[in-house]
Amino acid sequence: MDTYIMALGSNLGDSAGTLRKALARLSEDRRFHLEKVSSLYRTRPWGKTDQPDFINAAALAGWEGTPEELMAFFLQVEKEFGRKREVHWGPRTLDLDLIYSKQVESDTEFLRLPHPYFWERPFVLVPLEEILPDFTYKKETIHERILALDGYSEIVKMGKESGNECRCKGEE
Ligand code: PH2
Ligand code: MG
Ligand code: MG
Repeated sequence: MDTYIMALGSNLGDSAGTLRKALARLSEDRRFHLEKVSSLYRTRPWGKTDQPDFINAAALAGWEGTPEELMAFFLQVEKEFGRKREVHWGPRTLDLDLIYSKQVESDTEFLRLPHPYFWERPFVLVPLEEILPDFTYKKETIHERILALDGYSEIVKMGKESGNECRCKGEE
């Protein structure tokens, strides 16, 4: 069985509820074995900035199948949660991304692993650091990388159970 780092994101509808339900839905499949899940984080949109804030999380999971089957399973679950592919990097009810696996590399159009942008994206790295603080990539620790990206600003940890915290302390 191969182990994968995955990233979850949503910025349409009840995003926190969607991410929790998506993890439960994934775990219904006997091939999918959830090992670790981060807290939920509220993050500023990255790349395409004129869209609502995202809720993001990272998880570690085992998969008894091929990487392509896991990717296809993610696309199927995104669809079940109402994902419509319209704007590139645009708003979405659910985004499930394969990020990294020690055992698997892929460079096909269907699946690129490691994910080509993950090392640039604080909304992936900050949740990932919570579950794998010793993660390193290209001889850089995840902590050093987040600092280099100034990644801790504008990312707010929400805690595992709650659903609707404010972004700023002053707004509480
Ligand atoms: N996903 C994107 C583009 N930008 N920004 C944040 N904060 N979170 C995301 O999940 C995200 C994004 C494309 O997948
Ligand atoms: Mg994505
Ligand atoms: Mg995606």
